[in-house]
Amino acid sequence: MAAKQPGGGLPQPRSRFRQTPTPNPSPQGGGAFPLIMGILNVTPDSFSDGGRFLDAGAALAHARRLIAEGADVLDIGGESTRPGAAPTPEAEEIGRVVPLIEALRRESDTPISIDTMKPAVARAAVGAGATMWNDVTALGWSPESLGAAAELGCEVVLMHMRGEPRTMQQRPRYDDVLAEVGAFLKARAEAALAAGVARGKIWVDPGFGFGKTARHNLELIRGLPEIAALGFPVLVGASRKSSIPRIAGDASSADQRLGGSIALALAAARGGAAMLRVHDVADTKQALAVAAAIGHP
Ligand code: HH2
Repeated sequence: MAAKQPGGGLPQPRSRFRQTPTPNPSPQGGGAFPLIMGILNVTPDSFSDGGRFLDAGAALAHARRLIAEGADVLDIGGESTRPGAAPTPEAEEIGRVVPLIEALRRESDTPISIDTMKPAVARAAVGAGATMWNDVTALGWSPESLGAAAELGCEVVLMHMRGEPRTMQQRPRYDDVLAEVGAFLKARAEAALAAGVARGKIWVDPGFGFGKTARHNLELIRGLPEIAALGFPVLVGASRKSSIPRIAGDASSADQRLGGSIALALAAARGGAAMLRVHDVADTKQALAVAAAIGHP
């Protein structure tokens, strides 16, 4: 497993392993794995786990389970971004995530990411011990976001989304989805650098399912090496998303999509993803270990 940085910072992402070789994590001799980010939504309405972890005890128990299963990072969100989701007031979002982050910091050094588009929530979360700001709006929701990210000095995930959660799945269209997503991520990374975010803190994410059809999502997964060629570590979050039954031609509910989620995780790893955002940590790690042992990550 990747060595954790001192002070509870994030482990070295895979793309940086190439500059600083670390012991091979696979006993069978496969390549370095992507890091695993375990999802914990403290929301009433997230598409997969909405309502399950609103209770503080249930959230903490689930966080412990994700850590025990080997999550490298926990991604904690207090507002759903599923298609059609309604916005959450700032104070409510802070009230959902900060006590959980504080509780986790008291018992674990697993790095914590805050999944939010609001700078005030990111500030409160980083104040409580989070070291990564995962923003599905690529620091574009507020004019204060870029400056806040630079000031906080945390890792930042810049994700591509077409439109906003309420409307993003209404007929998304692109001339060339891979080129357009790549150009957007490059521009947002440049904006973050210009605002003072350190190059080594920036991650990019093509935003699987955010204003994209199943065909767009497949093109992005196939074209992931082009996103990785931007020079920033790539995060992919395809776990349990609704494209899976569309691609597979079934009617599976969110908790029946493990097979499709693993197929996408393996494809993302093969395409150079440095981190995978998943609900099913142990199953994904097992699939990655076996695929790496076979020789294709
Ligand atoms: N997907 C979701 C939320 N945050 N962040 C990144 N970087 N990449 C993603 O693909 C991504 C994300 C949506 O999934 P989930 O958190 O499971 O559901 P919800 O948004 O309904 O809370």
